Amino acid sequence: MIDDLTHTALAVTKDTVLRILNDIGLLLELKGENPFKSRAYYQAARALEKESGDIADLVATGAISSIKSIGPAIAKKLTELVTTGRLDYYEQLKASIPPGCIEMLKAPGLGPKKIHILCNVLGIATLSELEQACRENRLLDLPGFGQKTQEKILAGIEQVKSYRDRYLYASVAGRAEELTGFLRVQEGVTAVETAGSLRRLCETVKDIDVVAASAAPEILADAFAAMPSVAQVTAKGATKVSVRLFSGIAADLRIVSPGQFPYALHHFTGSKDHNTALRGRAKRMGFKLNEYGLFEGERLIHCSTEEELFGALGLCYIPPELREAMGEIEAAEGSAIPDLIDMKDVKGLLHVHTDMSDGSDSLERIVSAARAMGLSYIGIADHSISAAYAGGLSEEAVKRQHALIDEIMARHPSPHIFKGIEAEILADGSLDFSDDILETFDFVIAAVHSHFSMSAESMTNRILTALDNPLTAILAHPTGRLLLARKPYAVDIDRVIDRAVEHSVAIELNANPLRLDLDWRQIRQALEKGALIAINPDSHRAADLKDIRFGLNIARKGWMTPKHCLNCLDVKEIGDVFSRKRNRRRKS
Ligand code: DGT
Ligand code: CA
Repeated sequence: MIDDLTHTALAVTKDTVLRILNDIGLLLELKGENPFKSRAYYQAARALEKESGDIADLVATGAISSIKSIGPAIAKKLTELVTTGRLDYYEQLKASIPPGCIEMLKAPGLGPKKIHILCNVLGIATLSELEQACRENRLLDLPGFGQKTQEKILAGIEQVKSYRDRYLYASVAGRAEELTGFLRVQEGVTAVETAGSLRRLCETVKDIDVVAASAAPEILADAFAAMPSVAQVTAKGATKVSVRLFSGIAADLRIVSPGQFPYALHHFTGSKDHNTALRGRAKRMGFKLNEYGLFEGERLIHCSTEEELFGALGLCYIPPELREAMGEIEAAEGSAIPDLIDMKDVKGLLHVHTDMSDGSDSLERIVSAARAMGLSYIGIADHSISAAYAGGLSEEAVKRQHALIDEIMARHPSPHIFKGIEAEILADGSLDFSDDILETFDFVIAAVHSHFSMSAESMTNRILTALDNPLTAILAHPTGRLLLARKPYAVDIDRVIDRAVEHSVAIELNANPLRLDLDWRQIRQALEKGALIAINPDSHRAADLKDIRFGLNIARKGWMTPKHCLNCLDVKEIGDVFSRKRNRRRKS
């Protein structure tokens, strides 16, 4: 949120433009400007989101000015942003608000209007000042605040503090690619790779680690420090340069000689525990391993790639995402590293929302996006009736959607469209549509979206009851966590996994980069128990079908192969899985 995305060497994407429009709306609210001004930016973002054309073309042809809800002033700003990669108005707006007030937006229970009051009436400019003010009960007399609000804000601050200084993989990966792309073309550079938690495909990262090999290290160090996205150089030496980017994230560049590259890349990829285990193995074999090389006494054992380094230690290659000291070294010793799942193995995507509930694209548009991705099926699963907050479908709406699906399939047989629903798991574990209605769908996804604060025992029983429904095919986002924002609800995940295995219910790995739920550590446990995982985009826009890649990263981290994945089945096989569910209900 409120990120410096405009200091970029690459073309500005539509997503970036949408985010900046929404950020401007928020920043204007934070400043206490006329609400009508912020609304104009939010509306412009919504209108632009619906446009199918490429953002650069819309600007180049001037078509941007004829979009309803985009007035001449905003059109001019968008033109500046898209053509120069930077928007001066946005930069000035950000600079005019204390960073602490922007950070407050991350706290649940605090919106821009409240923050404006806190900053302007109480003169609060940082999260710590706000925490202190809460502890001194200074919020109680403010209009629209009270004891409950103050407690909620305090809890929100605790949460923000616990997540501080980590970033979502998805918000950093693109930035790291820009950095490595920039470094690769510098004079004297022979190799550049991202390292650290980012290369290990972790769900969140603290910083961007990059390792480069160069014959001209000083030139590279200077070029890195002088990049336009660098806000501050925090350390600069011959082999290491540390910077902070305008977006707030730190980036470390390690520069080594070309011969040291594989050892350094391995070392800075980590994880620390994996490195410790590998160093121990090297020692037992009579070697010494560090970031400079693999040595037998004084002699360097020459390795030109990481593969050769693992090979010298009697191991097959270990993909970075498995380097977490979770049995990968033992597996590599017996050449038992699994053939990890990849996009090419994915046959279709399930758990897709349309504009009939809270998605923003039409069914037709989503289906064409799925076709363009080469998918052989797509599973529509809008929200069900009691999800009022998300435009849950009534029985009539369900019938209309099914008729529309039949009509589209009659015109275009591929991709096949499975009729699904994301049914609410009510507090007692029942689903919110009757089984007779649920049976009209090809598949049912059961999901918890309410009553998060139940005891672990009640929540577990609630979910087990939903799994007992013979029509439940998939359990969505099983722990309800939101990365860097909301902890999982209390639930005995082992019992949930056992019951899902017992009833052949697939467990979702939600590919939304904010969720990535089930966690990869638990996926590994689930696979050991024989669970089937559905890697689902939970998309609310056609473009978000591509989020599947974040899910695949985590699936790989959880040691998943295609045979563990529901949506690696082909259209006939998955159709049979769904039919078996309905047959089971008829027999029960
Ligand atoms: P992060 O940054 O918290 O998301 O996680 P990492 O794994 O990227 O950690 P970071 O940036 O502190 O260090 C990058 C890698 O460098 C780490 O995975 C392994 C290596 N490394 C750093 N410090 C040590 C250390 O004290 N011992 C060993 N063996 N390796 C280290
Ligand atoms: Ca790191």
